[in-house]
Amino acid sequence: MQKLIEAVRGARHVVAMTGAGVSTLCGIPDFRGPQGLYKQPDAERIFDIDWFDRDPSIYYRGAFDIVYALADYTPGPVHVALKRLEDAGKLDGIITQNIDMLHQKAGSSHVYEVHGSGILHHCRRCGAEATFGEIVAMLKKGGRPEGSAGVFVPRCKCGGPYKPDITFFGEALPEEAFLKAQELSISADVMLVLGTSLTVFPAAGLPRLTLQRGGNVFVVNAQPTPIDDFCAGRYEDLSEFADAVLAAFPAPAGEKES
Ligand code: CNA
Repeated sequence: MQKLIEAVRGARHVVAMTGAGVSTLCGIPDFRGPQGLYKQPDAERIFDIDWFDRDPSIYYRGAFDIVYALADYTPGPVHVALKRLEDAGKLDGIITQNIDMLHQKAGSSHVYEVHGSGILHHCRRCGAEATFGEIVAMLKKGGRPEGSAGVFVPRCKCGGPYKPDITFFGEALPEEAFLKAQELSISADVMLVLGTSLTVFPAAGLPRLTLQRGGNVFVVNAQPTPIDDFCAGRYEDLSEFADAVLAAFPAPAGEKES
């Protein structure tokens, strides 16, 4: 880890790219890790726009305990370490594929959600907007999904189903966030790739932009990734990464952290 820390210290532009792995330390399961959601049958249908338009109950059944429980989770060590790097003036921004809003909860201010989040929902028929809190309230009234008939789908006044602003398979990425992510990747002399299998494109292609411009990429992920052979450092343990960052960049004396 010392090599990674020295690279961050010496860099002018550092960017972090995070995936579901940084949040497994908070208790949120990832997709492709050993306990991941994709071990369940039909899991790939949950976040697929064609399936949503055919039958939104597939999403609401599958996401009930994932997306709508997110308000209960608190940031973990990697979220805290990245906030520390930002405070130390050593992080230009965080590109996240996560939809859990935990970087913002940790206090990081430059977060680019390239797969969106559920903070807002929109009606698929008329475009009306609803907040995460409004959808959670509707779901509470509707009750837990039980059996094949018991799936409640939150609907707008017009009758259309609400869909979260999470990017589903088959949808385009949020343009503004992705453009900013590309910009950060191009200008980074160090990119930290944290807790992602780097399998979902186009986001998974971002570290290659850094490499193409001569920047160094460090990967911290339990499983192999497609860019392992090209990186300046490869580590498996995200807790070790967080500890190393927190030790190397101590909080200013007297400052309280969440
Ligand atoms: P992924 O494909 O599930 O990969 C996660 C990676 O993290 C795996 O390769 C794991 O080996 C690794 N990992 C998990 N825990 C640890 C750990 N403690 N230490 C080291 N490595 C670990 O997830 P990606 O983010 O690559 O895939 C992109 C999808 C997943 C995005 O569209 C996300 O929206 C989606 N997702 C997000 C969340 C969330 O917001 N927390 C949760 C699950 C899935």
